[in-house]
Amino acid sequence: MSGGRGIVGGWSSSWGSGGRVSRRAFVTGTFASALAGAVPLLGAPPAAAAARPRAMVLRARPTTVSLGQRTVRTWTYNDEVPGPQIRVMAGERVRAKLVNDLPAATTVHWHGIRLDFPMDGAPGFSQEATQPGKTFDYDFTVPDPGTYFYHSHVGTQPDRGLYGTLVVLDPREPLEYDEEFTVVLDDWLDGIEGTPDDALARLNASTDHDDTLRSEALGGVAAEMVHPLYLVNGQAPDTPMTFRTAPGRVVRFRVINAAADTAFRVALGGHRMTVTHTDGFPCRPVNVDTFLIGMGERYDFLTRLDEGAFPLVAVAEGKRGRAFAVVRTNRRAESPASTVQVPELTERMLAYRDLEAPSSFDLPRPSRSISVTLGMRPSGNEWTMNDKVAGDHLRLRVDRGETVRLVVDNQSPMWHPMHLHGHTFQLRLADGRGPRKDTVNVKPRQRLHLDVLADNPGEWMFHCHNLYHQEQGMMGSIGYGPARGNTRHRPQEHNRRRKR
Ligand SMILES: [Cu+2]
Repeated sequence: MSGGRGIVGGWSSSWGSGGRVSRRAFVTGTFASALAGAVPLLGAPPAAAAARPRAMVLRARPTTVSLGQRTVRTWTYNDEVPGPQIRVMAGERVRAKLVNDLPAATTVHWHGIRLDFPMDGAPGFSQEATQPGKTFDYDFTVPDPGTYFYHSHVGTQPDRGLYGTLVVLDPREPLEYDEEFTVVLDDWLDGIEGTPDDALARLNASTDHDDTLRSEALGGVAAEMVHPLYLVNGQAPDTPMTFRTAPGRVVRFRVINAAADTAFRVALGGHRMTVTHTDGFPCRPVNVDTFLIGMGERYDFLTRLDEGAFPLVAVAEGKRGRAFAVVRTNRRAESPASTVQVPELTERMLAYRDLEAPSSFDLPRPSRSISVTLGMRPSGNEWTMNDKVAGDHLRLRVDRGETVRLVVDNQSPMWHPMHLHGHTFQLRLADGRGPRKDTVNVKPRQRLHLDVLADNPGEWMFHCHNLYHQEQGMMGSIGYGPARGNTRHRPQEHNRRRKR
């Protein structure tokens, strides 16, 4: 197999003095077509890898970007949406210098990565946010292969352009495939309907929920708002992202939902998909026609491509609108319209009960349970965890080495994609099986069991990945050992320890 082997490691050694390096310079063989038109990539041949890679730079700053035919003013990393793709081998280091050229403090969170706590990019928890004009050096080892992303973790910044993808390759990749495409989905309003801060202010001023945004699959109200655009790799449907390859190839799609308030229903016209991973971790392969992906979730699937030009659609669940791209294996085939009907969208849909971690990924049985009840205050714009909200947030305690079961009981009227930092828990289904995940959708009146092996000390955020719910209070933490009287971590101490 050749998939995933073209560009590994050493990306950072090629980064530096000359500024932007064309990704094409590093693309060889079958990988070339996989990357054509794909997200920007930092890569270098393995031979160029240095033992101590130089840090890449993530420069956060305001800029103007084109999302298809529309040009908007927004905040980005390195003037691109999405930001540069980072690709490393499992076990390698990521070194990234955040340069904050924004008019606001910021951080970078490495979503799903089991990294050292001081590098988690969680403001007020693992570090103080980096002030304008300052820098922060992220330096960590990535232990687990898989599909991840990075994003700002400050305020509503993730609903701007401050995100990028992080692909961790497996040196012993067990899957057979020819190529891979990364598909990062997003909902977009910045620079079109004001800023995300304006959107949050509108939500805070209202106590109503838009009852028309409904989804049976999400158990009721699907979303808080309608974004004017939905994107694949930063491209709107009017100028769709095109993935080019040859017919007959087996392609691995890595699908990431970086949206703020949109679950997507994903399908590839004319094809079934074999889902192989969720949230970076493998699951027993399952064949489906479509899947629903919540904010912060990832799915990898394989498919053997027919000849033609096929719509890759991600319908904004419960809303009007879709993200759209084209998968093309024949140069002359007519492009599908962005509004094309895709029957797969209403056929066999992936369910969590289909997902099962291979037994080698099973976590130990928990020794105790902790209840986490999700709620909504009568105001309609405060979302709670055990009746607490950010500011005086829920602090759960675990001991290093134990496995605890989080019993997450959603008594609020909306679904929540709950995300735990620094760990990949096991969603334990009724029959004892279940996938490893770091983000799980909990529907109204649903109770899910998340088994967490406490093997990575820190005070880790556990929160809703609906950005607006997070900003309206749905943020807690899981910490190791007895609770400290006060609240905020001592990030200075962590930083000092880190800089030997
Ligand atoms: Cu939520």
